[in-house]
Amino acid sequence: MSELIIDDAKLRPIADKVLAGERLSFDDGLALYRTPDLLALGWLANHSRERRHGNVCYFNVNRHINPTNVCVAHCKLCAFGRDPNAPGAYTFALEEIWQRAEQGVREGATEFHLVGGLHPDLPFEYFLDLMRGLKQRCPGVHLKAFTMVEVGYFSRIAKLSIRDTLLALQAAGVDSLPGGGAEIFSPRVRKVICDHKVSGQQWLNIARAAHQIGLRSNATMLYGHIETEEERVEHLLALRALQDETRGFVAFIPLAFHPENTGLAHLPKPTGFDDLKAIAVSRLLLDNFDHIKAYWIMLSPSIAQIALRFGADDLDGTVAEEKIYHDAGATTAQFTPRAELERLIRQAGRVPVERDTLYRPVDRSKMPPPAARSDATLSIIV
Ligand code: V47
Repeated sequence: MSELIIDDAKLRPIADKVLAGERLSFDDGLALYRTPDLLALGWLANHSRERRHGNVCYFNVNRHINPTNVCVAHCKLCAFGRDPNAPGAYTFALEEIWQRAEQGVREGATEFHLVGGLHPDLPFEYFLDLMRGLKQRCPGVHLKAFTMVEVGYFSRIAKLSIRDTLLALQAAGVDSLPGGGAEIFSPRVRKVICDHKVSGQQWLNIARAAHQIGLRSNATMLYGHIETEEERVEHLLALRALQDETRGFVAFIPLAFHPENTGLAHLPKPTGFDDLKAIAVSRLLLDNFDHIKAYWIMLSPSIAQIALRFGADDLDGTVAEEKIYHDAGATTAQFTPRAELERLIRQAGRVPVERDTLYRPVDRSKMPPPAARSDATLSIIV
């Protein structure tokens, strides 16, 4: 590893802590966000990353499925949600989702990532049936489904406790929960960007309840809108505290805000500097999270690749049919073939390892060769 050169003297005591493997404080987190010394910050994050993962970089072969974009929440941050009769509103028929999922299996998917809008009329049973049907038809595929926000909504419409809602989802086939909907836990920020969603505290309580019944989950932070550096550090430290308690989080994904077509379209996009800092600071503050994802869809493949030397150890997946960022103006592809992910990883000097959702290596030699990707998109509206 190259030598650490520190230009910002404020980073020196933090570097000593990182090198000694000591936990960083709130003030350390703030200093990391505030430093212009991106290279020293990146060096430290890379040090932590290599201590944990050496030269390996993970990716997976997955498919995103968004059953509906109809949503009652009307979050200012979101360009995906629609009113029921608005142009572009859709809800897919279960049979069509199942067929598309089976195509995903033929193409080698080991994970389905399912999230959607908070639909005013679809009953909880629709989502349970969706899971049962997927498990029956695609038994080998990991179902990473429904954010804490959706779980909170299901519990309301089904009049069940959070725990019973999670138990019903688990019994229907949900294997783990994605990390979305966390945004920024600060009530001040949530009031503006996602007023009708569960509160930050409720998000954490639902994650805790999921972990308590054996459902692992991811966690995210949406940055680059109206949040302060203090609010980012508070968010990360709340996640770190819950992880100390449950050890249920698998990976953390910093999500760069895309303003286009949202209620916050006047805001500038986060810069490459912001993106690399977000990755590096999360690696350093979240000392009890194994995996930090550089989600290429939102970062762009170029920044995601550089992030592999700023603390990230995972590029996420092939994805296929991403909608949430693309409705918000993302210009990245909606799909990247595994060969391209492997090329990006190798070029960054890392060794690509295909993983499943829980980061076990996937051995393709024991599986049928994946079929070529079909470009057909879901079409049946119910
Ligand atoms: O919950 C919504 C965010 C999330 C916008 O768990 C926006 O493995 C930016 O959570 N600009 C969905 N972000 C994505 C997500 C995710 C992605 C990849 C992997 C995993 C995982 C989770 O995207 C939402 C919200 O926080 N979002 N709108 C927007 N305009």
